Formats: sequence, C-alpha cells, structure tokens
Amino acid sequence: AQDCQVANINVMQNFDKTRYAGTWYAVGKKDPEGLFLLDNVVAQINIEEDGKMSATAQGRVIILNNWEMCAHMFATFEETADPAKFKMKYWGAASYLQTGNDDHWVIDTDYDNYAVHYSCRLVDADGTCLDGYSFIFSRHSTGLRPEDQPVVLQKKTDLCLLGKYRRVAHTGFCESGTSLDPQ
Ligand code: AZE
Repeated sequence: AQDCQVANINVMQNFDKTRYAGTWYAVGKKDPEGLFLLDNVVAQINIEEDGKMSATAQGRVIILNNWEMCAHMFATFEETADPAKFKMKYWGAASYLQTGNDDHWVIDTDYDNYAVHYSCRLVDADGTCLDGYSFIFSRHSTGLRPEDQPVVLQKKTDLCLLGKYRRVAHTGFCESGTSLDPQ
C-alpha cells in the first residue's frame, strides 16, 4: 500500500498463529507518541488451550521520575475477520505500567526467523496513520539474517515507515535481578 492508507496495508496471507508462537526478540522498532518500550524487548507468544493467542513481553522503560525498570507485560488477543489482524489488550504486571487496547497486525513472517509487526493507534482524516508503532522481530537476539534484510526493508517501505526505525539493543537488562517488578 504505497498510498500509505492504513486500510490498504497488506498483512500476512494465511497467517498461522501456532507457527507464530514462541519467543521473538525485537531487533528494530518505530516508536509511537509517549511512553514506550526502550530496548531489551522480548515477546513470548502463547496459544492457550482454547486456541486463543496470548503473550507476555518485557522491555526496559523509564517511567515517572526517571525510574528505569524492566516492564513485565501481559496481553490477550481478540481475533478479527482477517487472521493476521488482532486486537491486543495489554497491561503491566505492576499497576503503574501502561494498559491499552492496540491493533496487532502481522505484516509478514517466515515464522522461523523474522516477523514484521504493525499497529496504528490513530488514523488521520486522510486515512494515513497519525500515531502508531511497529516492531521488527527476530527469532535470534543477534538480529536478522542477511537474507531476511531485503524482505524486511521492502515491508518497512510498504508501511511508509522507511527511515523511522531504530535498532533495539539486547544488553541483558531484563535477564538478571534488575527487575523492580513483583514476579
Ligand atoms: C508487544 C507484543 C507482545 C505483547 C505486548 C506488546 C506491547 C507492549 C507495550 C508495552 C508498553 C509498556 C510501557 C510501559 C511504561 C507488541 C511487544 C504487550 C506496547 C510503555
């Protein structure tokens, strides 16, 4: 959708949520307005016994008075008419973290190496996205395989977000005892 209309964005065909399940490391992100996950973002997608998709995610955030912490987040997903488009309800393990109801669209994935995620929070009057975010996920914390980079570059272009992504560092911040959350 090079007209940048949110309604014309192509998502993954024949999306298979069971193959999407498992651990994804964010290796790139385009931020929305306001507070957001900074780095060390890891998502774990689960399929519940009733077949519904859920997720946990973590990432470094800075809240309130420059308080740096590892945010532990939970999400449930509501299916829509398009199998690659979900409504994601999410909340934090601690009450001062963010809650919300965002779109969760899977733009493209090979399930084994990369996934391109997109969420538009606010569609402008002209049909383009006024406020949204996107993650480039990898099954490998080290980044994308060289052969996946051109595919992802094309998807960033299709989303009209080329040049708006930042690399997501994985420094181990959320892996040790640095979390101030209740477990
Ligand atoms: C996502 C996919 C897996 C589940 C979740 C995701 C998004 C989480 C946020 C969290 C924001 C937290 C903030 C805390 C202060 C897309 C990675 C829940 C957007 C800003």
